[in-house]
Amino acid sequence: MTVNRNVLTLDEFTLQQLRAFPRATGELSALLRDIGLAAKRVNVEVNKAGLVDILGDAGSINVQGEDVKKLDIFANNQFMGVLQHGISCAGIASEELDDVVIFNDPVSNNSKYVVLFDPLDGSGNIDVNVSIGTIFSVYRRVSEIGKPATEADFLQPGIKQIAAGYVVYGSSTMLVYATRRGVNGFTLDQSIGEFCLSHPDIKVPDFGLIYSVNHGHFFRYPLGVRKYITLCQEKTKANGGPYTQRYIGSMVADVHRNLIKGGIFMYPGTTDKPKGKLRLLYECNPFAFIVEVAGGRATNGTQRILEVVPTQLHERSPLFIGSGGMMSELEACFQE
Ligand code: AHM
Ligand code: MG
Repeated sequence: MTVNRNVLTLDEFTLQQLRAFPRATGELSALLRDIGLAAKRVNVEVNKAGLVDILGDAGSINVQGEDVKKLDIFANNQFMGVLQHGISCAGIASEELDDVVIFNDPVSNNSKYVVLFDPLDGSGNIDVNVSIGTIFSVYRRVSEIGKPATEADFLQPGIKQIAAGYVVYGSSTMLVYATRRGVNGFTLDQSIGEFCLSHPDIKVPDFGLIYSVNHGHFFRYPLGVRKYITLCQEKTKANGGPYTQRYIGSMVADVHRNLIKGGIFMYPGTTDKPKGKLRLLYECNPFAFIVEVAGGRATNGTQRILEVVPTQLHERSPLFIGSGGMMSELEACFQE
């Protein structure tokens, strides 16, 4: 058997996109390649996570005499490192860090983008071998090019995103990213160490059969959400069901599955945490952008996520996201 090697790699794909825009500078392509490189490094470490008892636990010294860092800190440093050493990014904000990091060197100050990321989302799942992910979001700076980036560059509404994506470290490792032109998925071919285009032009079906929510909080959800969950449970063949509940507790994997198969993912506010758990800038906005480009929708229950103007780097937001038809069903429950 000859392996098909006519598949575009991430680098080839981003370069091909560039050819369609003669005036493009290639900065975004370079940035995506940097992110792909960090993702490959993180993937190697995530794959060894089960070996920590042999190789040394986080905070200890491993058999090679090296400090073992917690995986989320490792991932944070990898993504920050490639972006700092690249030519396209003026600064970053990370779910792992309290404040933004402005690179402030001559090349970075002349770069037009800033990147926000959650380096290892769902990291509580590492110990039990469940998929985890990285989420990222790219904005064009609003501050003056040539000068250091400012916090205002990071506090833009999600609608201003230039690109957003995620990496899922799962049964295979995939990088999916969206620009306004479309959503494309790349699977890591371990044999050549490259992300290869495997899911071109992803579109989310208008209806699916999956709803994803943490059922344990049912009695603390707003009435409209409880009504919708009950509707999902009542679905029969006669009215478009039956729906299936699927909730990994790892947002990247949950939303990725629903994006491919069709479905709705919800992380509502609760009576004790009205804004829920997920972060607007690192989790809600990038996924809202990706899912909208793929033809779906995302709201916080009252407003389109991408139109929310953030006031704080780490603010939280309820999130309802997925197939357009299912989002309409949910909204009908809110209005009842
Ligand atoms: P994290 O950023 O601390 O990893 O938390 C985010 C994760 C999401 O991936 C997931 O959807 C959610 O937490 C699950 O939370 P819960 O256990 O409350 O359902
Ligand atoms: Mg997270």
